[in-house]
Amino acid sequence: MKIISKSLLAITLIIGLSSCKENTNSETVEEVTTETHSDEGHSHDSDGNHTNDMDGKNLSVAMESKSGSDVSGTIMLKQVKDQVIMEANLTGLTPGEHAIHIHANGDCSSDDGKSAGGHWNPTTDDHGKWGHDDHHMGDIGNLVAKDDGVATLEFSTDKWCIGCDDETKNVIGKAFIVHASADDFESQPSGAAGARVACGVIE
Ligand SMILES: [Cu+2]
Ligand SMILES: [Zn+2]
Repeated sequence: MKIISKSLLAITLIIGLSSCKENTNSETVEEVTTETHSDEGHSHDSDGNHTNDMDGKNLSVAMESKSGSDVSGTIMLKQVKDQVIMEANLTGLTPGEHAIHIHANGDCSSDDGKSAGGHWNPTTDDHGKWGHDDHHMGDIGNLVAKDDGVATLEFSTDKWCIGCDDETKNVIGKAFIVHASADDFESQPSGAAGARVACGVIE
């Protein structure tokens, strides 16, 4: 009787120990998986804090007149953590609404700005309004020029980045275009916004 209870105790201990060991192992595997996974364009510093490789990057895009317009100005871009903040300051516009987009080619060499190609559309969506179901990544929208021809627009998004490895987000190598007319957010492929009155390469 004594022998049986001793063996039972031994078996119980062995089962107990091995199940403990299994638990420890699976916990270790989970930890390793979590450590290996990291978001694109992000890293963890030695203290484990969330950091962004592009954080603080900023650049200024000089807008040059196109299609015989008098439009000029500057568009600033700044990466703040996961957000890219855009600030456009333009002069020489006709009063009213003007479409502003990012176009696919960083090329403003032609007089009509058409060298910049179509709207930047890395996700192959239809043209539309930012924040709604379908829109190009370059569909910023409209800015409004006052009677003096001055227009400013602030815009920010976490769908862009400045110089990261994700080509569906990276704005470098594209071009800003400002149009003669407003974007109707419906007409394909580019919102029927008319001539290109200013162009600037994002570089
Ligand atoms: Cu455009
Ligand atoms: Zn578009």
